Amino acid sequence: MPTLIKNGTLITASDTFQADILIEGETISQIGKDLPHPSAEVIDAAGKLIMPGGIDPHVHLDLPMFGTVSSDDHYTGHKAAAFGGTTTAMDFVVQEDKGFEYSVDVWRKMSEKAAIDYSFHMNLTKFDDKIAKDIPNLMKMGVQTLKVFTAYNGKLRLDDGGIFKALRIAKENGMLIMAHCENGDVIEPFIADALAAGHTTPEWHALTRPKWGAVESSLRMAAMAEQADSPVYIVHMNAGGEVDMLKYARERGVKVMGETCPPYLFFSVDNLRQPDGAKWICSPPMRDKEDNARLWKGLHENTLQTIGTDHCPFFFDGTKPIMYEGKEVKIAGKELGKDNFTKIPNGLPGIQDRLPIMWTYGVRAGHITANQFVAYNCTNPAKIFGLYPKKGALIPGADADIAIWDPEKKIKYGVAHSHQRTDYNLYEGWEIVGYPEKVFLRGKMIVDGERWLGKSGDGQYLKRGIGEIL
Ligand code: DUC
Ligand code: ZN
Ligand code: ZN
Repeated sequence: MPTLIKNGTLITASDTFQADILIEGETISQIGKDLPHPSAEVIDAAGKLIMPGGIDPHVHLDLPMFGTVSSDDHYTGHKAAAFGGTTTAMDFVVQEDKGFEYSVDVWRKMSEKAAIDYSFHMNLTKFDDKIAKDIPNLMKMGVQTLKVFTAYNGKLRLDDGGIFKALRIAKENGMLIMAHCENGDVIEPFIADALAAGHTTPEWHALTRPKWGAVESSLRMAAMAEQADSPVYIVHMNAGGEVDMLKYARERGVKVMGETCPPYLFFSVDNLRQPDGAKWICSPPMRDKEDNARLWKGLHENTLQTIGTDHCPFFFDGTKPIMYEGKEVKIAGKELGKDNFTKIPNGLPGIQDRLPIMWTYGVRAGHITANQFVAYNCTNPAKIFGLYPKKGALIPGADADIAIWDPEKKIKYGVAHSHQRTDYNLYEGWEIVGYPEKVFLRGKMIVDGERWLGKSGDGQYLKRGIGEIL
């Protein structure tokens, strides 16, 4: 039966207007005033906001790390995403020695339990002539993006020569390089010095990964992209200076795009100094208050292009079980590094939190407009990653991935409210005003208030095409 969402206020990346939306099958068939509804199921959305389902361009589900694994899998992470209004997530495939096809297959199998639509980026952490020749084949698998690292020496890092070659290959094949920008050559001796001096607490995670490394690495990445005549997308921008570099390069026509993640807008190294500081450990680390402010300005002024989560949750205390869907779950987590910050699994929960937190503390607080909210969280990721206008758009023909928001809904947010499979929430006790009330995935309602109507296997793999450079 068709569904007619009546009387809502639609918010897109560019406009806000009142209209009805008719959903037929999996797609939006009509948008207009007073649409007739002879046989449709009608949802009255008077007083509600209608937005495209969120697109999270950066998540790590089922990611093995430090002898444990990120605590959300491709079902639980997706369920949490849906409750927060997100209907598409992009995960990063670990590059195995057996080649790209094998690596993508491993992730395809883990994703069979997907509950929202999803696609993949490929981590490019090893590089030689054979691998170089294999990169274009990723396009046939629907993987249009590769992530490179300028840190994690001897592990994930490629040298600048490898990154430059990868940028050229990407350019020739309509692909996009994503970059994790820190300076591994600086970080390694800082860590060695800290441990030798007996500094083992979480704050040293931040102190050994200085922001200048992120700043110069971001500019280096932009400069290499310019010389390779290729676009580049810098993930999880965290330091204010990185936004300055992004602005500098973009003003000179360099095709560099930047993503930030909510925790970098709200938290600082001070959080790592708390007794539960391990909760904030991720890489790159939390910076300073002035960095929070510069990132907000970068969003306000459209210097940045997207907001992702880098969702990579771990338990704070993985020795104690939590209940998830009626079952006890216990997964080793941050306690692994209680005596040594280098052993704390890196990563934060956030896939459900992103949209509600950014609505209350971004839009309502006046940092960004409602249209920018949709651009950063939905439309721009769809465009950059080759999913637009199937995803990220409220237009006829687009997938009916829709979140109906109650702008007045007040919540005291926190772990009790979250479906993220971990024992803590970064925004514990924060007041939220405005929350997704009903969420549709390709025309099917998967969230109705507190009720979960989705299921494992509902999510489809999205083969991505060539994206846009924003
Ligand atoms: N950073 C993290 O903290 N975790 C996963 C990957 C990453 O880049
Ligand atoms: Zn990264
Ligand atoms: Zn990441």
